[in-house]
Amino acid sequence: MRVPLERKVLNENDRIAAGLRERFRSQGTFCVNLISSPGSGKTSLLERTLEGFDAARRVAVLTGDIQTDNDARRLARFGFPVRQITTGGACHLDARMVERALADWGDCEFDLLFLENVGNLVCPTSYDLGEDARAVLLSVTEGEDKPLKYPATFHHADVMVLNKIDLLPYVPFQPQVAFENARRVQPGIEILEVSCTTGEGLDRWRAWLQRRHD
Ligand SMILES: Nc1nc2c(ncn2[C@@H]2O[C@H](COP(=O)(O)OP(=O)(O)O)[C@@H](O)[C@H]2O)c(=O)[nH]1
Ligand SMILES: [Mg+2]
Repeated sequence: MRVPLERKVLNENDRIAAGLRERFRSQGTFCVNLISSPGSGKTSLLERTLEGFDAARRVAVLTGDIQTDNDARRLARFGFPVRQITTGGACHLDARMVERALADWGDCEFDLLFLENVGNLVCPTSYDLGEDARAVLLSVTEGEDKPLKYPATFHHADVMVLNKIDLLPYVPFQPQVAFENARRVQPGIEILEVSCTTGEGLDRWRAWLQRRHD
């Protein structure tokens, strides 16, 4: 019974996601879904991204976690609208959670909307959130083999952001091997190398956002 039920849940999700995508399109919102293991640096990347934006920019963040509003509090410091979605156990965001959280903002229209998914490389992949682009983060402490172990997540991503490159001198991580693995599961994937700690590479991340947005 598990498979038919799962299919029904995903069909329902796809229906709501299609509505979200239409809403984003009509409002001119560029929506990015950020996926990674816990601790790869999704919130850090958003902190560095928000701090670089002009205060007048219409940017918002929905951040998902199983428990706590820690990430929303970290991100609210930059003055842009931020909502925490606490899933209470679910290992991913789904389209209905995004729809409900957006309803709290009423008719607000955003130029850019970030969705920080719940940290893991498995469940978020199956749930379309109506996003325009998916970014998967991998940090240099996680091993080069993760694209091969979680191929669906990397296959469905538009960009892989390799984070924590400031730690490369201290860990036996070979970026080229990770890049080859990512390209094996998604030949067209874009790859960016960044450090949210030193700021290295963040200009390329910002340029990617700008380019995809336009
Ligand atoms: N050395 C280093 N640490 C980082 C970097 N980015 C994030 N971190 C640290 O990694 C930890 C997890 O980051 P966080 O943004 O909470 O990850 P999330 O769980 O994916 O949202 C925090 O202690 C961050 O300070 C980085 O580029 N370099
Ligand atoms: Mg986080």
